[in-house]
Amino acid sequence: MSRASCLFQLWQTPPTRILFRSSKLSQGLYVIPGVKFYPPPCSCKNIQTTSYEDVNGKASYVPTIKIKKEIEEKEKSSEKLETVGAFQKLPMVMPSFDILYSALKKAKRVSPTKGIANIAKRERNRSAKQLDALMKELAVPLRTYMESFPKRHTLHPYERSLIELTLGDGNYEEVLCNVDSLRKKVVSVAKEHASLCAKSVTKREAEDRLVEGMKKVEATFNHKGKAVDDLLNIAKTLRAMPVVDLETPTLCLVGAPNVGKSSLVRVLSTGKPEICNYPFTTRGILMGHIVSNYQHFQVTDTPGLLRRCDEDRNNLEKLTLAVLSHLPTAVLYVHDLSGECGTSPSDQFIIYKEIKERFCDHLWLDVVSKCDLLQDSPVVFVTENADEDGLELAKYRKMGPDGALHVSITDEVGLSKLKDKVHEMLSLQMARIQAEKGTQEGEVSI
Ligand SMILES: Nc1nc2c(ncn2[C@@H]2O[C@H](COP(=O)(O)OP(=O)(O)OP(=O)(O)O)[C@@H](O)[C@H]2O)c(=O)[nH]1
Ligand SMILES: [Mg+2]
Repeated sequence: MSRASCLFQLWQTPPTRILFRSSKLSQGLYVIPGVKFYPPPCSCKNIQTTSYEDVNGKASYVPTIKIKKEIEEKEKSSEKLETVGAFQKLPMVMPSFDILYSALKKAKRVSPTKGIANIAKRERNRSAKQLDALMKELAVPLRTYMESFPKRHTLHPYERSLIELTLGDGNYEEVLCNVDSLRKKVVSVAKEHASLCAKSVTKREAEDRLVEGMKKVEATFNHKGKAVDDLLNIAKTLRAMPVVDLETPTLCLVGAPNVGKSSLVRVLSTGKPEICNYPFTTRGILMGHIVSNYQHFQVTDTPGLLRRCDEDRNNLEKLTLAVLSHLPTAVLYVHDLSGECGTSPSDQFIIYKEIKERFCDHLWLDVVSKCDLLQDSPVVFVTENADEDGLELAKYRKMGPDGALHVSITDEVGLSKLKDKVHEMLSLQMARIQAEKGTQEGEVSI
């Protein structure tokens, strides 16, 4: 049996059976531990989509359009600029099937206005009211989603980049737009049929028009209901993004792919990123935490950067650049001069120079990784010609950048010195953050 026909049957099912099916359907299906269940599917009190009218003093029912200017105004005023953390405030989205199921169940319970003695009038009042209720039960959650999902331009630039790089350019807006057009379509189809019901002459006619109207609304919802499920997936993806606190000093591990960034994150913090001997093992931004001397710091692991221009970079590399561009991080730049990682030292040198120049305002620490693998003579790839090296590159091949720490996770070399240096740098970062906060508060009080 198709979902549509199954739901339509529900509409026609006696109440006792509905209760039984309802409890079965809701048996812990979408309960996430520690997370609030969906907002009640619909408390329709504050959005009145149609209104009841006395026609010629008689208790008849005619749906009329009530323009909701106040809601639009409210929408505009709520468009204020966010700090990071908007994804954690996203509402829980109900699957489209559940919204429809619950709406049909609630609409069926709506009874006619009391005191209508004429059977035909009573029936057309009931049918129009039930269609109106169905419309509201479907439209209100969709409108709530539209209002609760932030507009991209109100987000922090970092979260804006995350939306673009993880969902694809324009997809977020497209899905929200589809949800809104679904809402509009449901409202218009339901209104059209409620109006037909209200014009029925006989009881039988009102009943038939109600059944037909229900079928049409349900079919309309089913046709484009995928938009709601897409929105649900978007909410899930965004909510799962690592939470960054802008006021906590953050260390960002940067370097070419496979140089040992994630291995260092594991040693330095609570973060447990995957470690493998191939490039782009890390495929997103991962967070870890360091607690040292009662101070709390954050660590982000990032995907590796290749030697190429920005237009050719993949979304993983762009994520790394987004972190460096939009978050106040201190950089731990990792160099692998052993040849193990697959990116030649000369390419790593070029990437390094570019990134260092671009983000020169960040606090910075260089680390040469895998020093257990380093030989006396520097590694030269077949693609490289060491004779053409300038002085700077020749030096880099041997020791890495000036002042770089040499570490090995395998041999546990240099790790405690690295931890001390990281702590020192993050304490400086803390001082910077506090100084900036002080300046901003000063500006506000002026
Ligand atoms: N010999 C040796 N191998 C190391 C050391 N540190 C890391 N490795 C190995 O280097 C490989 C890559 O390590 P990862 O930590 O995944 O490197 P990554 O930079 O995070 O890689 P991507 O996420 O793909 O960019 C793994 O096989 C590690 O076991 C080290 O100090 N010595
Ligand atoms: Mg990694």
